[in-house]
Amino acid sequence: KSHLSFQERSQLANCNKMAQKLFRLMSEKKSNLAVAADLTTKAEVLKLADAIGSEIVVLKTHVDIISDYDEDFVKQLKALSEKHKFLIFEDRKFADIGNTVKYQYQSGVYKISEWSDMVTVHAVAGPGIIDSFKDSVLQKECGLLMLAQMSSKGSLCVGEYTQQVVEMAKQNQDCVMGFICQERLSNMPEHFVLMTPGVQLNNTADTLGQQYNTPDYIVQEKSTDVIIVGRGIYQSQDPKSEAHKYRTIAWDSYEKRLSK
Ligand code: UP6
Repeated sequence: KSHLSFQERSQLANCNKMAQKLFRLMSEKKSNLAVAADLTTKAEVLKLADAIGSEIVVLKTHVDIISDYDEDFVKQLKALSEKHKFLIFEDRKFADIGNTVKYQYQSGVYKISEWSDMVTVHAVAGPGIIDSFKDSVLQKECGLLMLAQMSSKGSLCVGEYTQQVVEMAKQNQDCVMGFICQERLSNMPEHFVLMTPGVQLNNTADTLGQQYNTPDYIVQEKSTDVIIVGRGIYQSQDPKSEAHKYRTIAWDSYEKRLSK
């Protein structure tokens, strides 16, 4: 378990600017909530971001599901991220060989490298994938989040694979800011940020393999840092008040963990 505060961990994270930035933002804003804005039009994502922006530290996107995506969307999202002080996380889950990933990150329709503060990377292709981000990531101060575990049923990111992901991240601390995982493992150094999807209060699963835990269980028992909530918030009647509820539970759980 981690009993160090986000403030203390921001100092340990001086090897990675984006990890440091996120730890600081969490302490300042007193929030460890990220929202997965999995909506399929620009207007819906922007409306959600404006409604919940003050409650969150990170807005997670899947820009390739937005039917009317354009550069204006990015401009508006950036403006909201400055207005409400949150970071933007494109959950692209890169997984190809380094050379291909480089183009997927910098080029194409989305030009992710130009606007995203952090992106997800699978380790399945080996460490070359991290090298392909190096120049761009260091220059633009973007952080990589390695997928160490997944929330879905039957995931193959387990056991020895997970251990090797952690080792690969340790070898690349300047690029890798943290992990997508379901628990803090003993070999995960404190300067990494641990982010956990598959969090909801009202459901334990969906029909396509997603599995949910509650925010307090994740933060207190599993000792990860940031909860990522999608449908639990954006499908609720009142996303703003629901986001506030998740934010309060997750932050209280973090404070309880510290005081134990
Ligand atoms: N996500 C997971 N599990 C993982 C990694 N990523 O659910 O192991 C992402 C999904 C989705 C969000 O791509 O954007 O987190 C979860 O959304 P939900 O809360 O609506 O299930």
